[in-house]
Amino acid sequence: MSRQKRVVAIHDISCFGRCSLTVALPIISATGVECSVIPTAILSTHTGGFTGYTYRDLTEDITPIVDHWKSLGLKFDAVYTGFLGSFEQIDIVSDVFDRLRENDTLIVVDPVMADNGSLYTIFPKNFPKGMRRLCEKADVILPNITEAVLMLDELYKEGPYDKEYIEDLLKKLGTIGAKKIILTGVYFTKEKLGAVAYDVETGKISYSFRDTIPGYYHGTGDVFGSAVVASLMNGLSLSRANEIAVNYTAGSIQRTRNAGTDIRFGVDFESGIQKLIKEIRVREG
Ligand code: PXL
Repeated sequence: MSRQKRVVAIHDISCFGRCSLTVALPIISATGVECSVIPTAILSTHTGGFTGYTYRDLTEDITPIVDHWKSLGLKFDAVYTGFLGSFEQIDIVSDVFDRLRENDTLIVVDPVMADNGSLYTIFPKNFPKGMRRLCEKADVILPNITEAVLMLDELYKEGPYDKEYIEDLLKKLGTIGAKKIILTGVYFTKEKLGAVAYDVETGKISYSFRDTIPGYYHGTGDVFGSAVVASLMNGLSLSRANEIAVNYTAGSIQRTRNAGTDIRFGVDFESGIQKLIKEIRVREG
């Protein structure tokens, strides 16, 4: 038996609406990986489609939490960051990377800040520059196309995309610093949607697509990112992690659509967890 892996997930807690920590914690734990958390903020709901939500910023708590952990000598196999509560938190989380990074700690940054061509309205215009700085320090980054173009200071283009555009974007993302990239929200035709994994060092590019399901569902990026982290911590390759995460996310969206759930409530990732665990346990050939 190999030693159990330990991850710290650094995201907000949206108390209702299945995203960020309420997604990362169950998914990562269910796959046998210990999941500690640093909450960046507490909101009554996520910010997508709800109004009047509460918002408590936890910036001041981050460093003392890590100070205490350092005093306990705790070590982490991965640090996985998502939604950050403020611009100021970028530098604080960057410092957390320096303090928690051991030789083989995997730093995974999902630069959660934008989708469908626009920066989330709660973030200032310079947020993508800050997120780019955080991505420079990562081993793995998980941007969607909007986040990628914002960090590269390029104009957003509507899809469908072509291979040349996507692979040019991947090469440019490869200059930021992280050696492994998964770009999400990729489609070459309206019928298929997925993600592409790129290993900067080997040049290997692998696409994973599933049938497009109409509608915009919240929290899907976090379901995807958590499945990627869970797969990587279970020893799977980046391309296999991408395949598993695309499958799991598409299944979660499909169940939610079939049930007719309000799209703001997040997706039914729970009913697919057993299948996810099984897929992760199948050794790669
Ligand atoms: O799923 C990304 C996310 C996480 N946390 C909060 C959000 C969002 C996306 O809108 O608002 C608070």
